[in-house]
Amino acid sequence: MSETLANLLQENRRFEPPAALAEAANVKADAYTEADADRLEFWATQARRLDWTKPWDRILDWDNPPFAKWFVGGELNVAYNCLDRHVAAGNGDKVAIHWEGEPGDTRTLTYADLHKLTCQAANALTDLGVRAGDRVAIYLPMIPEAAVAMLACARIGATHSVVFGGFSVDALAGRIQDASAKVVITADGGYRRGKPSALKPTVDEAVAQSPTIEHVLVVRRTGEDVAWSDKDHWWHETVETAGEQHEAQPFDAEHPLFILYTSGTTAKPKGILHTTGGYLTQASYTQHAVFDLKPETDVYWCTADIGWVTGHSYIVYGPLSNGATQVMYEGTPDTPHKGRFWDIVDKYGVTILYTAPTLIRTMMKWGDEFPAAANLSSLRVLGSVGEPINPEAWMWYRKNIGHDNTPVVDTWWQTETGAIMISPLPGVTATKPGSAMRPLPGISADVVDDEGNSVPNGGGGFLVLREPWPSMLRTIWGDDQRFVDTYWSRFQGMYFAGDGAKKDDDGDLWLLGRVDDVMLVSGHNISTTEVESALVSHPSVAEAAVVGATDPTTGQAIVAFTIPRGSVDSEGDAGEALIKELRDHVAKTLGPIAKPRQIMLVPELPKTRSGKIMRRLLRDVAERRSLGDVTTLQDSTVMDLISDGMKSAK
Ligand code: 6R9
Repeated sequence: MSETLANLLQENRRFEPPAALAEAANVKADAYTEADADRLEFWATQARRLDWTKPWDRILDWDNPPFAKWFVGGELNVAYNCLDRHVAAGNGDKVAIHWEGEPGDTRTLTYADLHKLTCQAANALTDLGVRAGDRVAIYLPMIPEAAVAMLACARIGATHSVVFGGFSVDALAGRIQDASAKVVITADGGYRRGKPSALKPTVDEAVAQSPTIEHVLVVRRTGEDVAWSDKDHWWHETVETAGEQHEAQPFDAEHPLFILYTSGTTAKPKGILHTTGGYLTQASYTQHAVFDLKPETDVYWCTADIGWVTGHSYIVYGPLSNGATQVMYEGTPDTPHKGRFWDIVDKYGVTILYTAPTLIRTMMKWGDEFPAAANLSSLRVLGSVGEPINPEAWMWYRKNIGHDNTPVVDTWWQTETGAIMISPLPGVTATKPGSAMRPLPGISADVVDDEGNSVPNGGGGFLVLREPWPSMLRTIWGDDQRFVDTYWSRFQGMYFAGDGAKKDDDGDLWLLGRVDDVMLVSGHNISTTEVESALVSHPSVAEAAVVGATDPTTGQAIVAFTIPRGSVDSEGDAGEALIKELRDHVAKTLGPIAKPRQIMLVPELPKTRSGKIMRRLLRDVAERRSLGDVTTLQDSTVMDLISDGMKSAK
């Protein structure tokens, strides 16, 4: 990229933290000063929030970059830190998980319950021959057993590889084979959109292609019939009958904790490897700092799936290491009705909510009446993750969910970073709608130009991380060279995240999406994020996805796929008038260069299971090509709807 990224959108709104929250916040402004004074000592202090059986000799070994070792020589057990120490401190009766099944069934698990189940699962896995260092694949719906399975692996030093319950046979088999997993933990199925959705048949086919699998452990959730082989064991006959005593063994700080695959742009998914001490330190500290979590009084809810890194760090390891009480929900947000999320917040008195922009925009589309019907007054901190959050979606979230006085923390991070890297602190930062603001204490993020030079305030370029951080990925499983090539070769001595960003005049950071998505229109770099935000700032628009399509005159031309808000008439002439209005609106907001060549009104957008818009597929539609790989799509019928609309458009 020869020029800097566009720097078009202006945002002047500011929101100070509520005084009472700032006063009582877990982390105050001095954390930045402390970390600036001695970054490594700052992280050592955060590591001491955990229980170590053996202290480390050295905080960071960066003698062989980019291969980092944190807390060298230290030993700890992750499951002990998430469970045993809370029980030992007298908090065994405290609720760890308020679980809500999609059909409305519920379970309440205390820390003592979770501890007992995890010990039983650890014993059962040991009986099945699983040893420290072995890999275990987990393919489960959002049920408490998913957390138990992960913690049981951590307890015995087995490395887990969680695969999204929505992924196909090929995706599951590929991940099992890449990691040579020995055991799969799954369920007969789970509930989605009001119906049982089977998992076991997918596992059966994947296991048939995966000779390393010796055993399959099956949780009974839906009670539907399943095929059975001699490798299969029911969870309730194996785990729930196993011994309840299990002594957690300490593991080295650099012992592999989990592998999580990211799809990326190339065919073969990358197995991102995270280890023990540094990962837990940063997951635990960021949970405490970014969400201001008070384990005695808060009820926390992260709506992510456990198959996504957000589920790993902010449903399992972050909340549980802090002794939090949390809500876990199995199903979809519109089952049985579009107010389901808000009923859950109301019912459990949720105080901290962490969700994704895609969900916020979907809720905007459905209409304000759904959140208005529930009592959301318990909420005090709102979080966002997964994509850039458009300023209007941020405002809607704050106003309609956060009763106009709740801080919104937009958290930037990746599977690779393991934990949150850039985010406001809710008791410190005066936030700007749509900005992730500053790197957290102890994190050194920057925006650089093509040559790797730091850009001045007001400039745009590539987001990089200059110093190693505790929860950084250690490598790509089985492929050190690919790790070096993918992340550490674009800029000398820096980690390149693949995202574009800009610094505003105050030096605050605005994430602009993947650099692969940046458009080049008549020689100008324009970010898809900014055009999308301009569209979403129009009152008739709920959600928009923008792509650059090849154009004979401008090189690339902007094509926008736009979902109108629920109440908007977008049929026939009204639709044509709206399209004209939206093109003019973008030109007025961002400048004529950003005016879309074409705007399509569509009912849905193609998204991955974690809610990210798949612009690659929209590019295929915009350039009238046949569609590329659609296997990671959440709902494959969406593309038919969009392609049909495209054919009928002029
Ligand atoms: C946690 C997670 C990582 C990519 C990342 C970026 C995008 C995540 C964001 C954000 C803007 C935010 N992303 N959070 N972009 N603002 N607050 O999502 O991990 O699934 O690996 O995705 O998601 O593009 O590079 P992962």
